[in-house]
Amino acid sequence: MTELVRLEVEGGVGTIRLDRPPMNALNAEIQHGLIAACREASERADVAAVVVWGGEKVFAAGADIKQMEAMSYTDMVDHSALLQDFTRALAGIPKPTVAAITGYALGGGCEVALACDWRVAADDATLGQPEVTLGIIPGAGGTQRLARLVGPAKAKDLVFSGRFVGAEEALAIGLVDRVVPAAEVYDTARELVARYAGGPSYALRAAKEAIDRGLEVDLESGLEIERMLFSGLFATKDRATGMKHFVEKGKGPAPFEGA
Ligand code: DAK
Repeated sequence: MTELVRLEVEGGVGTIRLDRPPMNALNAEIQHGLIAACREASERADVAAVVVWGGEKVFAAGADIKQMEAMSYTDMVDHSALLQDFTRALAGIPKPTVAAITGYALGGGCEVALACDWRVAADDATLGQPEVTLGIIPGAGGTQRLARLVGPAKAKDLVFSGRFVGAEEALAIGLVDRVVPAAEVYDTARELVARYAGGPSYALRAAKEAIDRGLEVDLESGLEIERMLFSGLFATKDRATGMKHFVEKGKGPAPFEGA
């Protein structure tokens, strides 16, 4: 893993820390680092949930424009899959994830946040998809995940205009889920997902997969995805533990083992 992205694990929560001052601009090295960190967070049994954090000043001001400026069409054809892969890897973590947003979350930075399950923003945070101002469009899921999250009209407003959105507006349109003072962003985000440590990890994984995959398909197909994932949980120890605990002792929490 690169020094620009670290996975720090404490108390069952993995923090993926982006660390490329001053703006955490997402160059190729940080994109590779993010993919590696997501893979490690996905695989490690001691990581129950993930916070993505860019530090106290900034989340990420987007793809590295200085690096992109020099790229040709064929460079981008070769490279564009990687650009999408870092948000795909994040969205694919089979555990609860949250972006802790301070300062700017713009372009690819906003797309990183969109690939998490939730977003906690500082009251002075700024979000947006300003790619059109550079003559391009969002390329790491922004046109897709943003529209799914806030609806097509609001997504078109943000993507067509490239305008910046403050935390309050972001909350009002559903782009972020919580707004807190900047100093409390990381702890609030951590608290939001720390509750899943010691939880029924395979049930959580199935729930995330059912919701995310179900949103991509028609209702009947989604219900079938749900049915299969539901049935599969009867092969887990936690399913037996959870039901036995309820029958013998009443409402949980049951002593889940993540198995
Ligand atoms: N890339 C490179 N450098 C950046 C940067 C960026 N995105 N953002 C800021 N910087 C650099 C500035 O150039 C400046 O560097 P020096 O001049 O000190 O060397 C330093 O960070 C501080 O920035 P400012 O001096 O501009 O600071 P301000 O406080 O005045 O303004 C700002 C902060 C964040 C509002 C401003 O820097 C800004 O507007 N930044 C650019 C934001 C932006 O347009 N982001 C979107 C980038 S495009 C794809 C997938 C994804 C993408 C593309 C393709 N495919 C799958 C094909 C993603 C594209 C993008 O994200």
